[in-house]
Order: sequence, then C-alpha cells, then structure tokens
Amino acid sequence: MRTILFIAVIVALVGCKGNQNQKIEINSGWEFAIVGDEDFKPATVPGYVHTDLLTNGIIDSLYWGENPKKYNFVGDTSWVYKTTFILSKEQISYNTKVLQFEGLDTYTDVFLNGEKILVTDNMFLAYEKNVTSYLNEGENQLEILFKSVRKEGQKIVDNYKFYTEEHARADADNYRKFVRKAQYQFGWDWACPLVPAGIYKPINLILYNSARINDVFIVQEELEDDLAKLKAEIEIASNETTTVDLQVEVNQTIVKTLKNVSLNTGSNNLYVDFEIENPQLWWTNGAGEQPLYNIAVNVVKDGIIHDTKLHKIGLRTIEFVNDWDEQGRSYYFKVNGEPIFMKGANYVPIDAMLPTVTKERYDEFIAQCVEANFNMIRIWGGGIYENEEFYDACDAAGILIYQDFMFASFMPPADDPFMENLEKEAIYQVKRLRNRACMALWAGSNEVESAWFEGYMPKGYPEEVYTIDHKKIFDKLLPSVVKKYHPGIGYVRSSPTTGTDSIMVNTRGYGDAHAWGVWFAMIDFNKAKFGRLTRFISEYGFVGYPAYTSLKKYMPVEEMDTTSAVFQFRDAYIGIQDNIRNFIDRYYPQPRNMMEWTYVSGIMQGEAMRQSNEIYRTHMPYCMGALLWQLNDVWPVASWAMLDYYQQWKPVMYRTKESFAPIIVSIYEDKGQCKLYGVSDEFVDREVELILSLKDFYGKEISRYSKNHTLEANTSTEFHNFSYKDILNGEDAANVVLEAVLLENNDTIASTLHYINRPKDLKLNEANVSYEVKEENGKTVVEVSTDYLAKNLYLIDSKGEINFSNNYFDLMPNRKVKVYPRKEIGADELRKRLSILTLNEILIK
Ligand code: BMA
Repeated sequence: MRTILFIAVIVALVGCKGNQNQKIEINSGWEFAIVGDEDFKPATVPGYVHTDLLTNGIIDSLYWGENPKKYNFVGDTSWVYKTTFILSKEQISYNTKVLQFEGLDTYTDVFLNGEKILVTDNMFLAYEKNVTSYLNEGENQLEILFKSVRKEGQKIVDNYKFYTEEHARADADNYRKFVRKAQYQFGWDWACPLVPAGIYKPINLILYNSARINDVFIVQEELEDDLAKLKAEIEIASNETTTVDLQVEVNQTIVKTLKNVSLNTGSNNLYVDFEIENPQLWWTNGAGEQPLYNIAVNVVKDGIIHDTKLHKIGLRTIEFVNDWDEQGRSYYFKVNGEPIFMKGANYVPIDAMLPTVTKERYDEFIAQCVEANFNMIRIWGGGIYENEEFYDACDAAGILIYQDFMFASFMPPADDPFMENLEKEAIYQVKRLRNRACMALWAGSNEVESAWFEGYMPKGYPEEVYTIDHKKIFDKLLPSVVKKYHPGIGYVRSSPTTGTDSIMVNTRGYGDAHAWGVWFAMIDFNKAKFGRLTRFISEYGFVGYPAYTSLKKYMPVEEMDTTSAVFQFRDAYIGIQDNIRNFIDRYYPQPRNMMEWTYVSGIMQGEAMRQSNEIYRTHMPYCMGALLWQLNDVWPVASWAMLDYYQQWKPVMYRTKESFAPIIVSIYEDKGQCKLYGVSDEFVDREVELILSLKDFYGKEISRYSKNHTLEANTSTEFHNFSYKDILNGEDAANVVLEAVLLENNDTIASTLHYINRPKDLKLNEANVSYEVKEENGKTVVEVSTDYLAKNLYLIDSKGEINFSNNYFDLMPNRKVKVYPRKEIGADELRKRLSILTLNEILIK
C-alpha cells in the first residue's frame, strides 16, 4: 500500500501542468513470481528475472565459478510481473493515453486491469498501445506475463514451413534463430547461456489532449562553409482536427515558427525548413571537434507547448565509398569529404544483465575508446541495438558506428510472420538512430553471408534458402528500409561482404574481411600481411586471459588451474588453451604459475594485435579500416576482449592505444628484410627526421641511421628498407633492439622498439626497476626507471581496479617515465597496492 501512495504522489505532482503532454514512467511497485506461484517478490523495473532473483537472495552470484550452469531454468520458466499505479482525476481527463513499452524481453502477454491489451514477440521493438478506454481514475493494475522463451521458440520451429524434410532436421534444435532476441544470450563462444526475461527498458504512460510528436527526422540538405540548410520532417499524431504552431529551436533559440498548421485526426507528416549560419563541423575523434547542436521541435497550441522532441545533432557529411576499382572494391568512409582510416573494435553488450548498465558506465566505456584513439565501433549483430546513452556518448566523442542488424551467423527464417516482425523492427531502429552524428553504416548481419560461402550452414539446407530467403531479407527488405528511412547512409548485406554473389566473401581486394588467420589458422603474427589483408578489416583477434587480479573476482583460487572444470568453463571455448600454448612455444618463455599464465597470454595478445594493427595501417589507403575482435566482454571470461568484464585493460588495449596513435612509425619484417613506414592520420604534411638506432639492453647505441622525410598527410609512406644482416653487422640479435624515432623540430612525435629475435630468444638479464609514487599538481603519478631493458613492465594493482595511462610496456634504461592512474587514487593508497613484474624475470628463471 505504501508503494501505491508513493506512486500517487509522484503522478499527482507531474500531473498538474494544464494541457502539456505528460510522460509517466511506470517503474515502481513492481513484483514478480513464477506463473502459478502466489509468492510475489519485489522487482526492479527496468530489470531482469535473474537480477530480481539475485536481489531477493533466491540465487547467488551470477558470474561466480560455474554458477550460471544452475540458471537455465529462467529461460524454461514463465514469469509474471505486476504493479499498481494511480491516476489522478486530472490525468484521467486527458483525451488520449498511450502505454509505451520501450523493451520487453521477449514473449509476453500484457494485461491492463485484467484485459489483454498486447502480445509481444520481439525484444528489439518498442510497442505502444492506446489504452484510453482501459484506464480508471485511481488504481490501475498492469500485469505482464513472460512466456518461456525456450518453449515459445520451439513452437515456432514446429510450425515453420520448411522447403524440405532435410531443412527441418537441420533446424530442429536450433530455435534461437527464430527468436527476435539477442543471440549471445543463448550462448556464444565468449558468452554462457543465460536466456534472461524481463522488462529490460522503461514502460511509460503518455498522456495528451490534442497532439503528440511521434518522430522528428533532421535532414541535412546542404552543408556549406557559411550556411547549413536543414529540414525537420515531423510526424504528429493528433486526436482532433485542429491548428497548431510548429517551432524549431537551435540551442534554445527559436529560429523558425510555422503558424496555424492544420492537423487532421490521425497521423500528420509535416516539415519545417531552417538554417544554421557558420556551421561548426562535427568530426570523428582525432580529426577535429564534435560540436553538437540542440534541435528542439515544439508543438504549440493556445500559447502552450504541448509536446517537444529534442535531438542533439552533428553537422557533417559521411560518405560510405564502396566502388569497384582496379584493385577490387573499395570500402571506406569520407567524413566532411576527407577519407578517414577507421580504427576501433567490435562491441558486444557490456553486461549480460543489460538493464544494469548505467549512463555512467557507458560514458566511462566510451571514454576508454577515445583514449585508445578509436574513431569507430562496430556493434556486432548477435547483441543488441544499444541504448540512447551509448549513442549519446559516441556522438559526443566522435566515435562512428558500424551497426549490424541483429543477426549473427545463423540463417533466420523468412516466412511472412517473421518478415513482418522484422520489418517493424528495422523501421523502428533505423528511425530511432537516424539523427545521430555517429551513425555511419548499417550491415545486414554478422557473418550470415560468409556462413553460406564458407560452408558453415547446417548440411541439408536447400539452395533456395540462400537464393530466395537470404536475398529476401538481406538484399531486399533491410536495404529498402534503410534507403527509405535513412537515405544516404551506407548499407552492406553483411559483415564481411564483397557485396556480390560473384566474388567470394573474404576475397582479397574486395570489400570487408574478417581476418582470422593469426588466431584460428595460427599463422605467425607478421603473416597477417598476407591472406585477408584487404580494403577494410572488420574483425581480427587473439585471445588473452584477464589479469590474475580479475580472475580472483570470478573463481576460487583453488580452481585456478588450467585443467580444472571451473577454469575451463570460463574459457571462451575448449581449445583456446591449445592455441595459446602453441603460440607461447613459438614466441614466449613458459609461464610457471597462474599469474604468469595470465600475464604471458596477455602480453602475447597485445603483441599479436599490435602487429596486425600496424600492418593494416601501413597499407593505407588500400586498406582503410581496422576493427579488432573484440572490445569487451558480457561476463567475466577468457576471450578475445581488450577490456575484461571489470573494464580492466588487458595489454592489447595499451598496445592498441599506441598503434592507433595519429602518427606512428612502424617496422615490418619478413624473412629478414624490413620496411619502415611513417603513418599519419593527420590532414597536414610534416617534415620529420627519422632516426633508427641499434641498441643493446643497457641502452648503449651501437649504430645509427638518420634521414629527413616528408611525413605525408593521411596516408602511409615507406621511409626506409634494410636487412637484419646489414643492420646487425655481426652483433648477436639476442642482445639488441632497434629503436625508430620520428623527430619534428627535435621533438619526438612517434617512436617504436623492434626486436629481431622473438621474446623467448632474447638474452635478458635482470632489470632493476625503481618506481616512485607521488603527488604532482594534485595528481597521483608513478615515476618509473630501470638500469636495463625492462620487457613488458607490468604495474600490478593488487585490487585489479586501476588502469594506467600505460602498462605492460618495454622500458629502456636510464629514462624516467611517468605513468598516471586513470582513476582517482591517492599516492599513499596506490603505493600500498602496487608491485611489479617483468618478462625478464620469467626469461631468466
Ligand atoms: C567472429 C565473431 C563472433 C565470434 C568470434 C570469435 O567472427 O563474429 O561470431 O564470437 O568470431 O569466434
């Protein structure tokens, strides 16, 4: 009862603003139970069954050890959520009342005051229902029945009309692809199956007397240096024939008013042209600023603003260039007319418990991408279309989005009910995201096309499933929705694709590729240059374990043995350890304990990916994008991720930050022959001096080469080539390192260390590393130096909570380096928590 009173107060307070439209979030007083069980427990909305079970102490820690294995029952069970909300006399007097469900996961029957008002079957779709005639003054009961996902999915499979018996068999146990629900939730190589259910996004009650803005599309018609011409396309629902004024505000100033606009009962499509003088252009991270303009559209009647829609937009052009050329088919993006190399990674949801992710977590997450010099993220097709907060952070940071439609690796059905459902989803999502500065590309799927071409589809699929169904979805429905609702944005049928049936996916020279040679085919790191090095690489990856300090957060210390069942349950898949051992044998000294295992696998992942990053960048402009697999994890697991579940940077994140810097110098070696490149993402040339020196591990220079060069804007230039034999000139490769530096007016603008031998074949001595933790201008800083090369110097925070400005790096002797914690922490506290590990220690043994 107390909760009901509480809601009544809130509702009454917002409900006294005359004729203004109102939006009331129905987020309190919720309870849940298993269907048929009268034992209702308090629930959080938005939320998930799993998190509610946790809060009520019914299950224990979701991500600990093998616990998730116990929670399969959630997807097998039907659940009910209910609440009561109160409407005041004033609220009930509104002419029209609409219930809006921003996200229900997934199969539900919704009852309002005992009447079934809605049936849902798609977690990616928002639903609305006019409930005017169902509501009462005073108490109203809202009840949502979540039907077992597994059972509902199976029903669809059973009723699906297949081409052949064979096809039916191939699909029988594969209900997941029939379900419009995030595919990773059923299990993926880096995700355990958790099959959640729940009200995972807000439910709102919208009240209006006359008109409501359903949608606003801000079209950028012309963008000149001194003037931007824009058009607001406005969709208004009206419940009467009336006249209103339409206003457009730019940064809180009204710039245009259309007086006495007639509205008819029902849906009205209107537009307002307006202009912005001296437009400030929006650029990607690293290429310029990200000014955003607040554009508000108001519907005004009798002097009162009835409804407002606000969008923050960036003024920019984005062109996806996918032309046939003499090398094949290009695949790149021009922002404001400038071709820009895309640097970034593939994103999966930050947490399997989606509703727990806050705006602060999104903001911090994107801030890390900015720090790592990203300008693009691909939202992978087996996850979700993200929340507004995610795209807000990308808009503000200049991170472009390569957005998959939510299909991954499995061929979905293409019968009428599925197509209708999908069409609604596609229209909803394309319209929802089309005003965003960050939106750069839509892709039909993750790897559904390549599954066909590369033979991963289940045996027994008849040809028609590709020639008819696949085309129906990925060549017809989805591109037509994109073209109609967001004209001008790029669309590709899949990631990866060559864009045509006549050229096999992943063919060198043609479009986008997923380049898995280094990890799955286990080729040497430098061989990433061959195989699938093509025009754009939207996936390439390497597994590294989370740090030991992270491991301790999700499994007992006694299970930390690579052969234990718990440990293996937390591996992305059985087999990652074999790959890691194989690579360690080839490149690194053998780890002797769990700490060293996590450390060596981590720095190896960092090195493998550093080489790939640089190989792709040095092939600019032939290759114009490098997106690593994968940026993050949905739960704590040993995977390809660069950030572990706890947002701790693995070495690969640090190495990527360096190799994605705007200017790099890179040395590539093949069979003893080396090429040295300068790569610049900047728009201006620079005059630089290249210095290449051979040094021993005490820092003594053995030989030096130097030459002046022009570092050309926005491309890669070969500066030098040499052989190991010549440069060594008789020195032992095990004792030396090459240091390349680019100087501009005597300032270092880029540098790199290059070893001739692999780490396991270096003759390293002990390094006496000294470090001091102190406060400097109010900031905590760690100052580190060494008397001898410290290889992969690891600053360990015993609590596993602090990322640094740099870590796991090679430190040359007699240089003082400052490293900053990324999070506020006092010098005393950090000093207590800090220790150090180097590869030297493992090599010396
Ligand atoms: C990629 C992705 C995912 C997968 C990853 C690692 O190609 O698209 O499907 O998790 O490989 O296997």
